[in-house]
Amino acid sequence: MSTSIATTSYEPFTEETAIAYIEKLNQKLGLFPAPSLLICKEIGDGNLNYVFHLSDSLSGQSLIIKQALPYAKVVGESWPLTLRRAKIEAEALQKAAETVPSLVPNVIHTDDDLAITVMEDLSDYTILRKGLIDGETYPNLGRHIGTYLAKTIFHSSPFGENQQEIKEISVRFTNPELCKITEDLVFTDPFFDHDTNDFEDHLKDTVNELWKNEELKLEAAKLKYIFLTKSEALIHGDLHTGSVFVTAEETKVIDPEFAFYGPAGFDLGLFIANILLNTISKTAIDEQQHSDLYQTIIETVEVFKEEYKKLWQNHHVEAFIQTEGYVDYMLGTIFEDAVGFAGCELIRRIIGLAHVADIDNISDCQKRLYAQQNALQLGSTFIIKRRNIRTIDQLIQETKDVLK
Ligand code: SR1
Ligand code: MG
Repeated sequence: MSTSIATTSYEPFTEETAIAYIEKLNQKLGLFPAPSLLICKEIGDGNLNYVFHLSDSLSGQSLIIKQALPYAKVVGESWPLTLRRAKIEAEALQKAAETVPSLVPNVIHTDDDLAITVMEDLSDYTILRKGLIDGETYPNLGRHIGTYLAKTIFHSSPFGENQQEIKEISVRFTNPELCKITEDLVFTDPFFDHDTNDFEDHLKDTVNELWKNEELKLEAAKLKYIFLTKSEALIHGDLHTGSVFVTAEETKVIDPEFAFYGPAGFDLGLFIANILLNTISKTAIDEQQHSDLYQTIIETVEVFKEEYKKLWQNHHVEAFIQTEGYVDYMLGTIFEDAVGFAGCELIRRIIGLAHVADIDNISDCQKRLYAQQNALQLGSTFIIKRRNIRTIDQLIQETKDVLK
């Protein structure tokens, strides 16, 4: 719920001011039983925001405050960033809760002036990237993410939502500054000799070859154009494995601050790429194929398609919905775009500004180089061959061919 308590203008919280804020909010909302004794710790390890963990040492209850900073934390104050992203994130979580309530954290309170969202504490969960690096397995993950993608995408698209209302909703989710980050860091800079790039010296020759590959650049340009122009559905916008919390049984998708009306295949592509980055790292470390992660990818795509088709059959917002071949056409273009986006994500995580621990933490230099080269090769393959990669089995086969 969005509740306003008397606040002044924006200032970044400290652990002390976060406690003071919640004590005041507690008087209004009764968040913790009286008496309470709050303790707070800043635990954010992401690129952009503060995350405060607040717990009541008397009742043991806890919550999270996420606060946007007016700049990108990963770079510093030289990279200013809109605070409005906090509102977009909270509203995207609330929108997702309408269709997949069990797959997102519960939003308790928002404050636009302070750019904060108070939400359910997921401290019992692990960030998926960390869990995968530690070798954990998540049997429900593919089903959960496939369901999340089908429901959030379908219900915000012109097939599942009133077509006039979409035009109003998409204005609320106009997110130019965060989209620009993706346009630059995912779709542009890694394909040029740009100063935001960050890659190891041992990759210089490989990267130079990639920059000279005109076929690859033309296809990357087309994918960037799709990202810039295709407003199909309300997407998460940054669905990598750091944006997913997991336990052995449960899954929660977090951090939709990049949400906007964009291409329906983008979230699927990013998720597949980040699972593959983990597979690539494991293959480099112990030279084995990791079929359980392939299974997660297969299940994600299969459940996504099944759920999307079910929703399609039961909704009648669009006159052409029963037309033979239409749903398969839509799913085909979503998958083709997803494969291309996955390729861009694989490449940017090696050449670009924002890396992933799955690869960077490989301590053996030769193995790390092998993983980095595999990611670049697989990314290029996905981008160039995406129109011929029509099924998830073909995508897995392409991956195995590169990693063998
Ligand atoms: C400056 S932000 C760098 C990256 O972190 C976010 O999670 C997005 O993936 C962005 O590209
Ligand atoms: Mg994030």
